[in-house]
Amino acid sequence: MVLESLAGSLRETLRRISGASYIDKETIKEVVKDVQRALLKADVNVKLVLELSASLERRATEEKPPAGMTEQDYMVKIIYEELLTILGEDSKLVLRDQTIMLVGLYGQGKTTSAGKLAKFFHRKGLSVGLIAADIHRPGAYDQLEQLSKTLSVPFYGERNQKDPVRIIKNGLEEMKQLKVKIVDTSGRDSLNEELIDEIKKIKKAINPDEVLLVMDATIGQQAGPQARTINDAVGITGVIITKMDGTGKGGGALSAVSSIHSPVYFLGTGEHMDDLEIFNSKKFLSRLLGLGDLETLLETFKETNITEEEAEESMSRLMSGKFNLKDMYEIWEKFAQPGIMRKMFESLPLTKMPGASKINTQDLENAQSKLSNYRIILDSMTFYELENPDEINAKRIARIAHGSGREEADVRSLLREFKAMKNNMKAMKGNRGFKKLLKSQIRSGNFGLDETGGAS
Ligand SMILES: Nc1nc2c(ncn2[C@@H]2O[C@H](COP(=O)(O)OP(=O)(O)O)[C@@H](O)[C@H]2O)c(=O)[nH]1
Ligand SMILES: [Mg+2]
Repeated sequence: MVLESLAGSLRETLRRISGASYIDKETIKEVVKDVQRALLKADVNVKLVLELSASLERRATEEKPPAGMTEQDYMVKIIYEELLTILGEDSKLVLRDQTIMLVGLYGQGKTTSAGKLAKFFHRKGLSVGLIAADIHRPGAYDQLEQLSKTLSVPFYGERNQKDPVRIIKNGLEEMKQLKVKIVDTSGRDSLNEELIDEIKKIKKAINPDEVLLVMDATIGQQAGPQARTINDAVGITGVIITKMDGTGKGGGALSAVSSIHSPVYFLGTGEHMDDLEIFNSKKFLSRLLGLGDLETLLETFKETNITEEEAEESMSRLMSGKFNLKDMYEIWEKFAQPGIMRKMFESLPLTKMPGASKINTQDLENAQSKLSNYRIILDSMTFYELENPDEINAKRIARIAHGSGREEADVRSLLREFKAMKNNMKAMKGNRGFKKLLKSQIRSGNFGLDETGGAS
């Protein structure tokens, strides 16, 4: 997996911090050096590393942990926050009518990603078409046509046309009734003027809603200059980092993203059409650092702030029979604030229905570690698996377990609990009192933990 060695050395550093009896200037210096070394080894851009380590050192020296937090935990928190600045603000590709243009060099994964995106939108219920405008690679037309057949989505191309703008304009016209049009463009072996001219012309002629840079995670230091040149030419609105399943160091691509200030929308995690993950920087970083626990720790410092509508929407989804792992995941994400989900998880399934007895501290701790484990497991699932839990067979379970560093038994237990939760939800569907109770408890963050009556 990309960034594996970075993850290893950063985790080592974090272990050192938690093992330290106190954090003095010496320790801070060592930790900063550790982080620097780890990032440089992963191909993160030198300038970025220096900025980050300066800020890390300054904060660790000047800032004091809030009451109730140890110096060690606070140091970890600062590292987490500083690393997060590399990844930038999260932003999602919006589900709407749009034209998406993919750009990038040869072999980065443009055509494959075009197919994956088509599948993504198709599954979200938006009609989508693929336009082949790579006029340079002999096999490009066939490759995209083949993908579109596999995915059963419309395809447009003109085999002998040498002007990509003509192809795209004709394609957009032919696909005008479709909501999402995805345009695959040519790459080159390396960045040159011809390529820049070509994508500039296309951008100008079709004025796409999104220009997505497709970049391979194995790309090194040249990633930054490439991304900047392309960004200057056509204005990149988002990035897809591919081949995250490979052995690249990853730091080059991340530095590039940081330098153009564009959000990463997706990660490509394999050659198949399902191997696409929505990128979430916090999740990504926690996974990298192996920080299930830190998240919980940080969560206790945040305020609950869930609106009536959000609670309502989550409830309807919880209680609809269509509930899938992705919904469960999204709900966990949304409610992964002051331990709400931890409590919710413990209070809902099976035994913990309204009126069930109060939960003790041990139960809670178990629930907490179970939840963070489950999130790590869910992180290792593909879109397809999250949306189709029933399709998760033994082979997939083995892969998910391997990818998340968890046991197969843990994956199976998550799937079992998911099924139980889904069934319970369905069973409780008509019960308005229960629904009201659930909603108010989600909003107050007070899940089954009130002093008066346990889970009810
Ligand atoms: N392992 C892996 N391979 C990928 C991924 N994305 C693309 N590829 C492979 O990379 C190669 C180049 O991809 P392609 O889409 O043709 O790149 P393009 O030249 O930019 O259009 C193909 O063999 C793809 O199967 C990914 O996320 N993971
Ligand atoms: Mg291609």
